[in-house]
Amino acid sequence: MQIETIPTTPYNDQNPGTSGLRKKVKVFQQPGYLENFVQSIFDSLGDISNKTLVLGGDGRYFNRVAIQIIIKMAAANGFGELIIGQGGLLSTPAASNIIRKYQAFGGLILSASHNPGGPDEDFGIKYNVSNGGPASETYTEAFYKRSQAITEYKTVTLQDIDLDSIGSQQIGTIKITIIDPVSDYAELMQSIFDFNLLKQSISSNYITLLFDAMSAITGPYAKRILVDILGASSESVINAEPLEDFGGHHPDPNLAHAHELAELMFSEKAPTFGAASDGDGDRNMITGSNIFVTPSDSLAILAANAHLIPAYSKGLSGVARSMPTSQAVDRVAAKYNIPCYETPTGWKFFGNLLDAGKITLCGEESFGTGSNHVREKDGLWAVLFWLNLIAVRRQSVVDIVHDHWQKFGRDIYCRHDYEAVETPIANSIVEDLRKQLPTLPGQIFGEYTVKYADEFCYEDSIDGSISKNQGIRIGFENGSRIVFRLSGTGTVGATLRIYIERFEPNAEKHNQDAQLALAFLIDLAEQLCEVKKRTGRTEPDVIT
Ligand code: G16
Repeated sequence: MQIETIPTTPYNDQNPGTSGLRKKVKVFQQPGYLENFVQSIFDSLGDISNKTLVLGGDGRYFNRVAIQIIIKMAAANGFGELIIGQGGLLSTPAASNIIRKYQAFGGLILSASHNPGGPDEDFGIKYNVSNGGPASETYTEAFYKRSQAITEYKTVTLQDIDLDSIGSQQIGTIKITIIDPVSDYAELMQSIFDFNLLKQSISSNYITLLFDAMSAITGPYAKRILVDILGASSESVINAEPLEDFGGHHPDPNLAHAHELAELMFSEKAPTFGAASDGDGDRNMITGSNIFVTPSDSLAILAANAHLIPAYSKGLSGVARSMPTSQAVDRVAAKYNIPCYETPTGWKFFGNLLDAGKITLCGEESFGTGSNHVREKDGLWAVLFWLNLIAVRRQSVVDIVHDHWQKFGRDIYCRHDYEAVETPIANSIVEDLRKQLPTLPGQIFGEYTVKYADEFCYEDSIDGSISKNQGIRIGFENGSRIVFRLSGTGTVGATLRIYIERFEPNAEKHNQDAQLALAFLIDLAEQLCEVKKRTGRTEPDVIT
């Protein structure tokens, strides 16, 4: 195995976003582009000699090519072992679990999450540290800095590795182990939930279910766990085969993209429970017969019912949500007298709180929920949590949600996304909002009086690090909020996200359509940011 040092020149756009580096496949296919970024990561990690690296991805186009490149670079850079998912596949939560279980030094996860795949679509790569969670900003800033100065990368001459045969082989100084991507994860799920109860509830048809894997990574996981272990019918998992282009769809679990599931769940033939996950298996969408559960409500409901799940029966140490997520979980935390933390968007911000034992559950409005079992959000975990809840409470999804609102009130919530906005326009929208902030407090708009208007800045209570400019918040005296921020995961132009919420304590008004109930605040958001006026658009691209 001959180590080669290849001269290279820096690319200036390798700044990781909310969750790793995401670009068009064609960008990653430029000579040395992937290699530069991977070498920049390796150069920033300190001593990596003889360490173990976990490697896998969501199976999208370019996954296998990238894995072969990374295997050679890892060997050249002195790693002692690579643990790779069979076929190059690992869901993001499964990768997090494997890093933790096998005490690896870290892992590289190849995914652009819910973004579409294929030769003209997106690819991505992120580094996770030894706790199994996404690298913190200190790391990602170091990767970016290194990528701007890089002059060479290391690789070895080596034939491509057979990614499809399980087993270990020693090649020169590196051991390469191909593992079943599902079994460790399935074992972990069995240690958290009451699988016997789930089996009974499914075999007796008390629970009927449909899971849409969206032609992405969760297909094999859902088939093994829901069908083979829990006994659901094989038709319960649709779009179960991971495809390089996700069948030409966005593997994004929302009502628009998981339309097959959505149509069934809002029909007379709806099963008890319906769910979908995304490209890399960390997101979840929860539905019941004739109801869609917003991710913010889902987090609050899981927190309020966690004691019913074997792994959380002793209660929660605390909970956390990202800043734009609704305040529904705050009400649960207040009632049960546990701490509730507000972090910036990005799962990486939960890692320190989880490691320090300050929180047990956390989640985000962007269809992410998780717990201290791994250090990533986890789509199938959320699905099993809901199934376990339905089985214990013997209630439908709609009854569980309505009971929750009855007890805690409803935080009516929606998010409007304007995608692929020209970057200068998006930046000017944010700049102009920023300028308005000092003038807003005290202003009255209809029945809403502005209580505060600021830009969210987060100080990590564990390591003291400070993250500025994490979204513009306008809060009202009655607890309602409008939040504006630019997405850190898009690959074309800029995506403006507008998050809107209003608390409704009156149970007689809980069954309202969110868009109608929030219409005044939606109009006010436009008045403040003028996104429609400045872009000439009439509607958001996506409403969730
Ligand atoms: C990633 C992050 C999440 C974040 C989401 C949306 O999820 O892990 O924490 O909420 O992006 O981020 P943004 O609003 O910046 O686009 P995923 O599922 O895309 O990896």
